[in-house]
Amino acid sequence: MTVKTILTEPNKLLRQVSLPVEKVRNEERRLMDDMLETMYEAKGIGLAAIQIGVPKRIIVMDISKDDEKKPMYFVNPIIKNKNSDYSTYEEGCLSVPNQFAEVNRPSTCEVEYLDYNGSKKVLKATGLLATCIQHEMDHLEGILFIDYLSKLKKMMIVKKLSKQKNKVDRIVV
Ligand code: GNR
Ligand code: NI
Repeated sequence: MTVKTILTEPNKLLRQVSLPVEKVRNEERRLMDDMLETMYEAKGIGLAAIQIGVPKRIIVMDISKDDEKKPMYFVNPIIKNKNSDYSTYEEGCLSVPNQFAEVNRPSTCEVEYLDYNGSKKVLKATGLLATCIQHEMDHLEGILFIDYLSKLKKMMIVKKLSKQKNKVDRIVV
């Protein structure tokens, strides 16, 4: 397993629409292992493959609070049912470092997907799980949580991130 570099906004790859996986093979499982290790290292609760530059419809998550790891794997996820009731969560994103904002999303949803072994599964998600799955599925469409904010809020965040990137580049050079 390898810790990969997480892409951060602004980056064109993060806006790419990811492609369905034909079959869950060893190559995909290796990718999921790397994604999980990258996510744990970055102290995130979810990660989409495109965040490490791979445009495949694959998500890993672990929302467990205790020390015990409870990894979840989603290949080709499809949302079947979204609640018409919305809930608000303060969201962050490993690709939008150190920026947080409240986002409204359907409070529950049902997801159909393939698991680590390629078996078809259905999951009813509520609470943080529902929020996180929808946040990750947005990544598969090239959407970031800042896209839901006002133009002004979004502009301020992107500007900050661009400045941070320049700073890091200057230190490295
Ligand atoms: O680590 C993460 N925390 C989080 C908190 C609230 C709503 C969504 C998330 S996902 C995020 C990791 C990430 O960027 N996944 O794409
Ligand atoms: Ni994210």
